[in-house]
Amino acid sequence: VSMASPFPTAAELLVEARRAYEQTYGEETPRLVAVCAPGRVNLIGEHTDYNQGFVLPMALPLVTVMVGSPTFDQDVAVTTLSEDADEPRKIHFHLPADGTPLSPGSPKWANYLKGVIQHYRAPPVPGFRAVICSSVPLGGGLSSSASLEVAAYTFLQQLKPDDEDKVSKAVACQQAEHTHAGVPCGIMDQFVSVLGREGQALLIDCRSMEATPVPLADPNLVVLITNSNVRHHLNGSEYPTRRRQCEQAASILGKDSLRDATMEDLEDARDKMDDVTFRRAHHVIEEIDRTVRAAEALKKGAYKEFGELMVESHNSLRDLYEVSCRELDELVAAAVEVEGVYGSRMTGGGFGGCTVTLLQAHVIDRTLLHIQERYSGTPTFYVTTPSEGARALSL
Ligand code: GAF
Repeated sequence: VSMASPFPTAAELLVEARRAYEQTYGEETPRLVAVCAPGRVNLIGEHTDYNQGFVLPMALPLVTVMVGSPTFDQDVAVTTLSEDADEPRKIHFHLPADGTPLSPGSPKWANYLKGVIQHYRAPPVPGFRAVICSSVPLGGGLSSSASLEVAAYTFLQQLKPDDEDKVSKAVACQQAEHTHAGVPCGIMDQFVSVLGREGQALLIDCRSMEATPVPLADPNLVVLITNSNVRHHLNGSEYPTRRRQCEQAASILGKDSLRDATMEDLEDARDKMDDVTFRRAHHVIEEIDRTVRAAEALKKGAYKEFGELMVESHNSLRDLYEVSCRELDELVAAAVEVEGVYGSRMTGGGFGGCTVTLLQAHVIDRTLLHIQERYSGTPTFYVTTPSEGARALSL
């Protein structure tokens, strides 16, 4: 009897979405198609993707499902079953006939959809109606937005196939996030949502866009996600600011990106940059190296070493990159107090959201209890395994 949150499978979400579809649009459903795309958790390699570095995420069994059919006109009608904010759950719009951009607007969730339509590699897309539902917690740092983008792209592929490879698909979804959600994100989230594999984490080289699978299916090991259930809405400028600071540091060092810089390069240039820029670069340069070492450790089954690197990563994100917060620090501190826990760290962009913890399977209950006892807020736990990337679902 675990305190971990149960979550519906893709098949269960599909039943729910299909029922809603029939209620909304009628039972007459020619050419009905269904797809899903996962959220992700990043094991290590944070804020390295937009520095052309390495990341080590895995796709989650938490997914966004989209079910619907083409309408053979220029209309798009979509309903979401997500209980988010005060936004309307339905959107209806016309596809511009002449390639005029679909501008972002309200509700916000529909912007991901519009962005994906805009960047779809086999334009023009046909009209359609659809229902979306998801088990990825919204705004929790598990890439609910990437899972929505990738689900929408995969849905469009069922209506009108493109001839592109999977990396181009991930890049198109990343562009959707840039232009329609205004977040200048890296490639990690969309990449792993498209290319994730069951039983494996992916070591992604964000420069070459090559991914090396790292097996992660040891039954004695648990990947625990703890949602702090806080989201600090700073002013939304923290992420772009970090990105700019990294670019500035690279340019001072005379490099294309921080991927090409060493700590020695950085030390030599200490006088040429302010302290904040120095610390940002310090984190990124070491984190890229840590991620490669962590992937090696995981391959060898050296979990203790992996866990230590996780904690180093967290401390660096807290002290040098300054994207953690009190709640995430508390969760990590509590987790690593438990005997049998290998390591723990914040995961994703930061300022709230989730931590990821690697532990021995037999201490899971003790760990959940201890975290719950020590955390000042109310956590939500997910016990997860590396899962398959985006896919069509059979009806
Ligand atoms: C967010 C971004 F979307 C990713 O691209 C990545 O930069 C991450 O923050 C930090 O590692 O999830």
